[in-house]
Amino acid sequence: MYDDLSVESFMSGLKKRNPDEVEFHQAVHEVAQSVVPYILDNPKYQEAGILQRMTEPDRSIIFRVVWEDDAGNIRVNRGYRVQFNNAIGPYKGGLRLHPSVNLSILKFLGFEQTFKNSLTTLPMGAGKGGSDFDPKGKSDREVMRFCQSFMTELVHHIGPHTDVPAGDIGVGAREISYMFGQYKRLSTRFDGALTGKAMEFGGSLIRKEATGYGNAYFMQEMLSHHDEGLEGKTCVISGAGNVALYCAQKLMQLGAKVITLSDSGGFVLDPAGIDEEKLEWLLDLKTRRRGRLSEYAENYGLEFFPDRKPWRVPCDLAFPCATQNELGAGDALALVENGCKAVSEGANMPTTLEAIKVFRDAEILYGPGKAANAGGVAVSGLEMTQNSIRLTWTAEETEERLRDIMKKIHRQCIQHGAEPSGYMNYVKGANIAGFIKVADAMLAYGVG
Ligand code: NDP
Ligand code: 2IT
Repeated sequence: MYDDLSVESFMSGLKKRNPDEVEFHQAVHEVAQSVVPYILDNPKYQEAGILQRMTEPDRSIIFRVVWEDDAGNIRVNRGYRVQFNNAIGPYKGGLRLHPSVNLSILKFLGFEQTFKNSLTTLPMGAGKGGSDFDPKGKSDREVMRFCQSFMTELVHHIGPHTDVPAGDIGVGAREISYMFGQYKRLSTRFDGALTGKAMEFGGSLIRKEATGYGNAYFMQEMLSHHDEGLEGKTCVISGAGNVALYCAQKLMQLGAKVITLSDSGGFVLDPAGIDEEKLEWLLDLKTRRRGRLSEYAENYGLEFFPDRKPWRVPCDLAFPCATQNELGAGDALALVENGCKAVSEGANMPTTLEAIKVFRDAEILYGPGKAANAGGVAVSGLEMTQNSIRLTWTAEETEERLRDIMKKIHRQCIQHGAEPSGYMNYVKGANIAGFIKVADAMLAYGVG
């Protein structure tokens, strides 16, 4: 049945079944390039149609979310939860609130999550959800009413052994708290059905820092494997949200210099490097005052480049930490020409397929998001563990576990990513290592 399996034939069938879902096509294409040759060498996966099954979500739930704004207008958004794969554990993955959210974006994210969660070594399946609701400019009460209405439907589909959502773009501690409150009210249960919770009601220390810290640790692993280190390196970061800011903090702590951040309004250049005091100011701006990065530039007298991305700024290391497809082929060429030695992705799929090829051809180190940003969901997994045993670990213990998991993820990439030329292809390594665990579980279950 699958005798003629090739990346092209596989992608052509997938595109036919999922027309117009361009982000989903892109995420699957990247994986197929690594995994199809592996499947051809291991016919048991081909005979069981594993890749065909892995690229079809278990189910996609789409629902209406109605809420009332402060002016008394009735507003309608669309809510989603894509439960992608639960072969190795309950569905697990974030919720995104952003006007661009659609089924294609959530399917790409849910698909990526399958491999990412497998790499963490923890027992977590994959899902993703969210809504096209735009939290920007909304009052706290509007966000609360939206989150409550969203959870009024989502409550039917989640639970600590079923599906455990968490944060993503536009969803942080405030939104998770509103959602958990509503979950608890409607279900009459207090359990770990969400992660990223506040410490008062079952959260984990280091969860909010985990994605960014993990990304810095992953870069450190890639560099040390190639006899290099972070000390003294100049770093360019995009984004100014949860992932970007804590990535910056850990890079600083490990001796690197962070000279850019960005948001959808543009990027800020700080040639002297961001320090702890500026970072505290930024964290307050972004999480409490909910302001713009341009205000930060103004406050510190720094140059702000409206509507520009930071990739043309010369650097040693680059960390895309904002959103998908924010780094194209031209940006990748500029990075390579300016001497950038390594890229580690805090965001999900920030680099286009063409840009990945530029990095590959130039043989620079490139850590794909499904490996490099897995620290966030890994500490979510640790939050689930703490909820189950009804204990809270210290920040030191949790960060040590995170550090250890990032090392294990790096090791798995190395195991499967080496190319004959000696180049370490982290995309191939992450895809094959992530695939094997889920595929073997699916094989064990038989056909179904
Ligand atoms: P936040 O909402 O905290 O921050 C998002 C940042 O990215 C903001 O600076 C935002 O700018 C910018 N951004 C978002 N969308 C766009 C866009 N379309 N164009 C330009 N800039 C944009 O989200 P996170 O930091 O949590 O998420 C960032 C990335 O990391 C996402 O790809 C997410 O999927 C990924 N990720 C997150 C994890 C987590 O634990 N939170 C875990 C693993 C990956 P603005 O405010 O102007 O919109
Ligand atoms: O993309 C991701 O891994 C996340 N947004 C975090 C998911 C989670 O369940 O912590």
